[in-house]
Amino acid sequence: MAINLRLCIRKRSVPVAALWMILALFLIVGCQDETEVLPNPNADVTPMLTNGGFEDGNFNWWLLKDMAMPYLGPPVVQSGIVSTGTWAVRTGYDGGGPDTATFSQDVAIPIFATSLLLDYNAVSVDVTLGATLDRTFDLHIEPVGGGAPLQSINIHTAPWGVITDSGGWVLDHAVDVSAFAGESVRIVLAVFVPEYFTGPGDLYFDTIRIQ
Ligand SMILES: [Ca+2]
Repeated sequence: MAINLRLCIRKRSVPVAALWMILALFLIVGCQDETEVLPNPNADVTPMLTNGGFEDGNFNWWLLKDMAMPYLGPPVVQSGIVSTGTWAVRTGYDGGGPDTATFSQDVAIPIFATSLLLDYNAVSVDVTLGATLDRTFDLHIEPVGGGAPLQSINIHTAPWGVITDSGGWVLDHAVDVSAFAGESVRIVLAVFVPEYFTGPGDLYFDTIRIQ
């Protein structure tokens, strides 16, 4: 009688164990599926600046917002005046302001990074034709995807009332981004024209990198 009882328990334990195994497999597979479909909020964030020297010959990886009435047409990647490589950006430093042309990219700033560096060349920037405000070239650091700036840093100012020129390329201009090391942000290069066609000017920039 005792033997028969033990056999009975063993027979019943087999399907119970199988049920536990099925449940465990279901949980494992279910968890894996859930992990795979989790949205990645930084899916479009590049680990560092990409095409920062514009050597793709175009604005690949950059998001552009031009002025509604730019000076001499929209910004272009051109090969005539560059600081490194073959290509650089040329954009007007005037237009139908107040308005801003922006060049943006979402980036993951490495934990070791301290600076964003770039080369720029401001050519014959005339801010004399009825102007009362400065034009500026700034770096805004925004949340990924855009939004109110977390920080804004001036790169270059073309003061009103005079014609100025950077005298060629200003190389390795550094902006401190150490406060955002280890974070993903949107970097925005912004050409701000505060008034309506108050004198022509050109701006070139190239070789943007984070280090
Ligand atoms: Ca270049």
